[in-house]
Amino acid sequence: MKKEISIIGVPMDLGQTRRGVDMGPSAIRYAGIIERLERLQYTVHDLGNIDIPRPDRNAPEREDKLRNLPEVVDTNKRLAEVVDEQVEKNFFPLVLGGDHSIAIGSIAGVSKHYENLGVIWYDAHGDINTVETSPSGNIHGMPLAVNLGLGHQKLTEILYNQPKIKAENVVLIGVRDLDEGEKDLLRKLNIKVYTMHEIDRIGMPQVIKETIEYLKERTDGVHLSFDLDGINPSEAPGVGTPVIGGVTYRESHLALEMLAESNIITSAEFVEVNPMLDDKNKTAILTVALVGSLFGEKLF
Ligand code: B3U
Ligand code: MN
Ligand code: MN
Repeated sequence: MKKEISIIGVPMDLGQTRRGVDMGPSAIRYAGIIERLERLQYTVHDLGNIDIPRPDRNAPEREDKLRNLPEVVDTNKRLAEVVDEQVEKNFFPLVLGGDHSIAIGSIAGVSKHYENLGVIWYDAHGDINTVETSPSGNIHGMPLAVNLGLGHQKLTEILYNQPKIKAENVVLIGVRDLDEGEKDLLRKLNIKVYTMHEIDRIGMPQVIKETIEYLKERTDGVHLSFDLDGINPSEAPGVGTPVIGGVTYRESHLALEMLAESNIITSAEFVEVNPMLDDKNKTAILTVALVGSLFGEKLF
C-alpha cells in the first residue's frame, strides 16, 4: 500500500432523494479516520471537501429524467480532476461520500493511470442502471454503468469521452437488490457477481480469495467502491437505502483484511453514510474501522 493517502470528501446528496448523506464526510472524519490512518504510520493529506453546487429549485423539469444531472456532472468533473492529480503524485486517493454517484468521478480520475483498472463494487445494489432502465431517475443507481461507458453522455464523457473500465475487470460483492434491467445488463456483459447467495454458500473467505485471483490475473490496479449499505442494516443503519440480509461486520472486516494482505487495492471510496439516519454515528465508526482493516490494521 502507498504510504501517503489523500482524503477527499464529497458531501453530495444529489444522486438520490434522502437528505443527510451530504454529512457523510464530516461523520467519518468525526469518527477519527485521520487519527486511525496516522496510527498505522501513513502520511495523511486531508484535502477537505469538494464544493457542491446548489441545485436550482426552480428548474422546470428534470433534465432527461435524471435527477440533478447538471450538478452531479459538475461535481464529478471536479472530483475526477482532484483524484487524477493525487494518483499523479503517487498518493492513494481515499474518497468519502456522499452518495454513490461520486464513483463516476473518482473512477474516471483513477482510470487514466491504468490500462486495466479493476473495480470491486461492494454494495447491496448493482448501481448499473441506465436512463432507460432506472426506476427512480437517481444517479446513485447508475455509476457502474457510467464507468462502463453506458448511460447519459454527459456522465460517460466526464474527464474523457471513453469507457473508464471493462466489464471483465469488475466484481460485485454483497448484491441482493437488483432491478430487472440491471440483471439483464449484468448477464449480457458477463460480469462477475457474488450475491448474498454465493456469500452464504461458499463463505466470504472463498469469495475474496477468488476475487483477488480473478483481478490479479487481468488488472494493473484495483479501485474498491464500498457502499455501506452492502453491510446488514442492523450493523450499518445509517444508509439511505437499507436492504436486509446483508454482509456482516465480521465478514466485511475479513474481506478488507484479505484485500490488505493481497496488496491489490490502489484507490478506494466509502459512500452512502447518512448520519441523519444513523444510530450514534455507528455507521461512520464502522466505516473507520473498515478503513483501518483495508490499510493493514491487525488485531494482534
Ligand atoms: N436500483 C434502484 C435503487 C438503488 C440503487 N442504489 C441504491 N438504491 N442505493 C435505483 O434507484 O436505481
Ligand atoms: Mn451503491
Ligand atoms: Mn447500495
